Amino acid sequence: MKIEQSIIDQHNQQLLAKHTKQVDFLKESISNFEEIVSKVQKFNIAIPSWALGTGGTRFGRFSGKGEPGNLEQKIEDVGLLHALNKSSGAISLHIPWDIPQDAEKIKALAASYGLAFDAVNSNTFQDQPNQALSYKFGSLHHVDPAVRKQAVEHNIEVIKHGIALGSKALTVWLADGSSFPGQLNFREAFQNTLESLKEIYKHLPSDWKMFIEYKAFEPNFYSTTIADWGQSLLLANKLGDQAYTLVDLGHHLPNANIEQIVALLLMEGKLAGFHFNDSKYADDDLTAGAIKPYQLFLIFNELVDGMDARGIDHATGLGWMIDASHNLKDPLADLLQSVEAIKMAYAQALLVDRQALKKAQQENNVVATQEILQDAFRTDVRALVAEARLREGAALSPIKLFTDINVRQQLIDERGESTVATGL
Ligand code: LRH
Ligand code: MN
Ligand code: MN
Repeated sequence: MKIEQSIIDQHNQQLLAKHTKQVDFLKESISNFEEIVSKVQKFNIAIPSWALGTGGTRFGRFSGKGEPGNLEQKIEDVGLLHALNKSSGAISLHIPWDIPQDAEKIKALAASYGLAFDAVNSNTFQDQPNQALSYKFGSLHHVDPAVRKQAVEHNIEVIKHGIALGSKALTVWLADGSSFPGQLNFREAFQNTLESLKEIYKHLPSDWKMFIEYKAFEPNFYSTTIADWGQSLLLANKLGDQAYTLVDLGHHLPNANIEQIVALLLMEGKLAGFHFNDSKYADDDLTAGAIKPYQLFLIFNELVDGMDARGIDHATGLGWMIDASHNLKDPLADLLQSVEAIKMAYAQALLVDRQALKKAQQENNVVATQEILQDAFRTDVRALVAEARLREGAALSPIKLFTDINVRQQLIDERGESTVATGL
C-alpha cells in the first residue's frame, strides 16, 4: 500500500488550527525557531529491515499480523513510515536475513518510496543452512583460521551487496566471546579479530566506512571480544581512517555514561553513529526515549556541541539508525514513536544556550549549568518537530494518521494474518 498525499493533506487540515497556535506560542520564546526547524527537517533516521516484524525473546514470540514476508514488503513498510514522517528515508539490511536477489530492481523499488540504503550489516552470529563451518565458538576471533576465513568472506560478500545497492558502510557486530573463564585466550582472540577485520577492511571501497559495533555481553555471558568502546576504538585506530566505533545505546553495562563516551569518540573523529533504542536492564531494544529521555537528550547535547566544534554536518556526518525489537507494540507504530523521540531530543539539544553554558562552566556555576540544560530539555518541542514534518509534506501526527486510516488492517488485508518477518 501507499499513502496518498491527499490523505496526509486532509489529516493536516484537521489539525492545522491547533497546531498553528502552538507554533505561534513557541516562536515567541525561541528566537532561532526557523533555524532549528530547518535542521530538524533535514534530520533522518534509518530503519533496520529486521525491526519490521514482531520480535520475541528466548521464552517465546507472540506473532503480529500482516508482517512483511519479504524484502520488497519491508521496503514498502519503510516507505509507509517515510510517507508519514518524512524522517525515515533509508533502510539498513541485515545479510543474509535480507538478500537482495536483483539489486537494480530492489534499488528502484526503494527509490520509488524515496528511500536509500543505509549501512549493510553482516551476520556471523548464526549458522545458516548449508554453511560449511559453525560459528558456535565465534567467527572473526575463532581459534580455527578456516572459520575466520569463512567469516571474512561473508563480510566481503556483504560489501558487494552493499555496493550494488548504493550503501556506504559495513556494520560489523560480533557475538564472539566466551561463556566461561579459561575458555578463551583474550589476547589471541583480539589479535585474530584484528587480523580478520584487516582482511575485510582491504575490500572496503574508498568512499566507504567500517562501523565496529561493541556490546558488553550477550549471547556470551563471561566475555565479549569487542565488549566496549575502548576495544572497538582500539580496533578502529589500528585499522585506519575508514574504521569507526558504532554506539548501540543498549550495549553498555548498567549506568554507563553514554554521553561521555559519545563526546570523546566524536572528539577523536572516530564516532560512526548510532543504533538507537532504550533499555531499563540490558539490550532491551525498547522504543527510543521510552525509559530514559533525559539520557537521549544529553547524548544529543554532546552530539550537537561536538559536531559543531568539528564542522560535521548534523544530517549526513554520522550514521543515524534505530535498532529495536517490538514484542508488544505494532512495529510500525513503535518505529514512528522512536523517530519522534529522537527528533525531539535533537531539537531540544539545538535549544541549549551554548554560550551561557560555556560561561557557567567556566565559572563552575553548577546550578546554572543544570538550569540551562533542563530549560532546553523541559521545553515542549512537539509542535516544532511537527512543523518540520508539515514543511516536508508529512503528517502533523504520524501516529494518529497511522491509527485513523488503520494501516495495519490494510496490510493484513493485503498480506494475510500469518506472515512472519525475519529479524530479532
Ligand atoms: C546486537 C545488535 C546488532 C545486530 C542486531 C540484530 O545486539 O544490536 O546490531 O546486528 O542487534
Ligand atoms: Mn545494534
Ligand atoms: Mn543489540
